[in-house]
Amino acid sequence: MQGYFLYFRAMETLDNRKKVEVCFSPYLFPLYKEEFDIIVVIDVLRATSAICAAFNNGVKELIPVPTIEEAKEYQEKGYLVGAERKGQIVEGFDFGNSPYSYMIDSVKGQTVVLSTTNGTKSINIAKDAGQVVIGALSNLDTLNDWLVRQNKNILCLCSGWQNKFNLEDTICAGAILDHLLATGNYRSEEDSSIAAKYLFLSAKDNIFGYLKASSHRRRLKNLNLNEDIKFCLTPNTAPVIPVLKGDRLVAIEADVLI
Ligand code: 3SL
Repeated sequence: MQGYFLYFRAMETLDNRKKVEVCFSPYLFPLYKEEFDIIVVIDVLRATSAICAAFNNGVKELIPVPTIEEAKEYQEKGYLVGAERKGQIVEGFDFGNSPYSYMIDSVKGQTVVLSTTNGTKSINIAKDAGQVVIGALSNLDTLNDWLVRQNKNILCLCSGWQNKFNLEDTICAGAILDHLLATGNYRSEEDSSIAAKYLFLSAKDNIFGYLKASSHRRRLKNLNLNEDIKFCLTPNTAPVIPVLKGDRLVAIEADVLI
C-alpha cells in the first residue's frame, strides 16, 4: 500500500502539466486564490460580453469599478460611465451593461468606466490574485488560443449571480477547460471543473436553447433584453483579449506572453 502512495506521489511530482480549474462563484474564490497565475473572469450575461464588444469596437481602456459611488466619482471627472444594477441602467449614467451600448462610434478610442452587479465585482476581487483576463463566449476561441500559449496555472472565475452559481458562466468556463485539457498540457482535479466540462459538453450544440430556463436568461427576458441575450450567447463575435493592467482593462495582441 505504501509503495502505491510513493509511486503516486512520484508521478505527481513528475507531472509538469499546468492546472486549470473552475470556481463557481466569487463567494468561493478565497478557497482558490493562492494557486493560480491567470484568473479568467467570466460574466457571460452580460458584463464580460459587453467588455469584449467594447474592445472589439475600439474602446481604448475600460475601468471596472465595483461600486456606484466610484462610478459617480469618475462621472464627476468627466468620464463616460456605464452602470447597471439588477439588469437595469442606473439612473443618471450614460449607459448600462448592454453590449450594444459599446458598439457605437462615440465610444471608439475612449476610456470608459463600468460598474455592474456581479462582473466588475469579480474583477475587483480577482485583481490581486493573478493576471486578470476577461472571458466570455464572445471571445472564446481567441482567448483559448491565448491561454494555451501562456502555459500558466489558470482559474476560471464564474461571476454567477449575487454570489450564487449560474449556468451560463459555468458553461463558458467548461468550454475553456475542455479546450485546455484537450491540448494535453493541462490537468484539473476539482469536481467543479469536471461538472463545468460536462455541462459545456451537453450544452455546446445549442447553448441558447440549453439556457432557456436559466434564471438570468429569464430575468433579462423579462426586461425585454432578448437581443442582448442572443448576442452574449453567440460564440466568437469579438476576437479580443482584455487584460487588467493596474486599475484598467486594455486589449492586448494575441501573441503577447504575460
Ligand atoms: O452582474 C453583472 O455584472 C451583469 O452582467 C448583470 S446584467 O446582465 O446586466 O443583469
